[in-house]
Amino acid sequence: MQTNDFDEFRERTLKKLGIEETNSGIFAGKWLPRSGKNIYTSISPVDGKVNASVWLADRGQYEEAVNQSIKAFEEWRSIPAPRRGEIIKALGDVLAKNKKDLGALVTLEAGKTTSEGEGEIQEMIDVAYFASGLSRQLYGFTMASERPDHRLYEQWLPLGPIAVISAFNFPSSVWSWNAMVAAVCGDTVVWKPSTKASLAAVGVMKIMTEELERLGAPQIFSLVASRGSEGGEWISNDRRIPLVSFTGSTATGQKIYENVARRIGRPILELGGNNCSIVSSRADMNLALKGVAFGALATAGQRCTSTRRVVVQDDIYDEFVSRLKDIYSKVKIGNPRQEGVLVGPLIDREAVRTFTDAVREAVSQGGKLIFGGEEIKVPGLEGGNYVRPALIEAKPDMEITKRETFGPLLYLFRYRTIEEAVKIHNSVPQGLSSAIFTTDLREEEYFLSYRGSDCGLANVNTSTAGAEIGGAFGGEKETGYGRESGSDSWKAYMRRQTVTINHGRDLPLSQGVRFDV
Ligand code: UN1
Repeated sequence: MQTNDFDEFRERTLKKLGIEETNSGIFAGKWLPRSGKNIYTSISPVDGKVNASVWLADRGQYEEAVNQSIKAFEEWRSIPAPRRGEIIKALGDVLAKNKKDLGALVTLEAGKTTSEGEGEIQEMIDVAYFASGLSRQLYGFTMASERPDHRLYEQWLPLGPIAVISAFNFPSSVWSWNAMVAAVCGDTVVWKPSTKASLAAVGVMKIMTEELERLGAPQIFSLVASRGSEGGEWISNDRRIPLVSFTGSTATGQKIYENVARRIGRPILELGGNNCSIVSSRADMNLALKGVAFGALATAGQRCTSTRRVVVQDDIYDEFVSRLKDIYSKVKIGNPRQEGVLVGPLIDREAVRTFTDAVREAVSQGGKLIFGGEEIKVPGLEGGNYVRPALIEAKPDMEITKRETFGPLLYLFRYRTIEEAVKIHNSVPQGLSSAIFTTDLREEEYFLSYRGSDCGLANVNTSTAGAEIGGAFGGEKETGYGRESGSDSWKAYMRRQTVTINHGRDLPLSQGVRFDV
């Protein structure tokens, strides 16, 4: 595909979604006019050209968005949860109708391949339908009271207007993991997208707000596109927002956490990952190769769940590495719209620099670069941010291997015993996703036992990346706190109330305490 085709694709996509040259990035029951001086220009990582601009919120507009969210909360929480679920189901339906166009917008702004861009929207649809089903299952337990004629149970109540601060790499789906579930719980949501993905957020919000309007439902979602540090500060210090769900770097997450903790708010934090796959000599090698390649290369290594380290058993190490190198040399890098391309661009120039710097640093720390690691120019897309994915033979004690580099950089280690493999696996400060490739039951069970993977997500014979929405998503250690999306993650978005009802004529006290007046 030529650049001209990409220009044409850009024009068509933006037009279909009603995106103009400059757009409001603030929705507070309605799209707010420009007032602050801040404007963000969305540059496509695919070709380095301008997609469109988004004007950003100033403090006053932030206030408007939060106030609107509080007002909408008062109405929304009084609607029965199953009815809220029907509305969320309709949002899933409208996302399904717009899947191609929204996926294309993700390609434009984040550089994802067509399949991954549409996959991201599918993730939103999945979680909307999941949340809709959940709306009839917000169960509380009933406990046996120790006192006669007493009933003891717990109920779950809406929490309030919550905030979601999302990252550029999943510009819309991570918002939906939080927003759809929070909405059936009766909450409203203030969304601060990554500045780098403000346009995708505008595209999604246009569709969401139009559908809510059509349904006559309250505008439960607000948008406050803003400069990262500014918006993050406003939200994390705002006592009116009981829960802040943040996805991004560990460094920023720490600041958000501190601010939220100072006011005893609730955090959900999805921070850095440094995910590892163990490949045993008893693995199905073809499957392991595919799993590791997908984990390391998909989204150009820009997922929290990307595979960044692989530990291979000694006796198959050479064969595995040589075959992986072969896959790397054949993988197509370039225009993410083009059929057969699996690796698109990095998000911006800074990401390219971080990647090439990390490769250099790894080598200076004793790593052996055996493939890639350099910036490349894709013909016709010279303004894009492309790199050749790197394979680096490393030692687990190299400091750089303990850090997350957000790009396609894979460290290779050797191991002899499963104990040694797990030790290397767990030797980093992060704890999001993990994988083992083996057909040996004992190794697999070791990996899944308390002695095994220390991560929030553990995979057997599949990649560290590509989690389904039905499971609870989140990590341990520096990766963060809490879970979102599936399973019982909904509980984080509600407040639990333990209820004791005395329906007798006496006042028996718990623990047998006597207090006769
Ligand atoms: C992220 O990178 O922030 O598991 C989320 C995955 C995707 C989500 C990643 N479903 O790779």
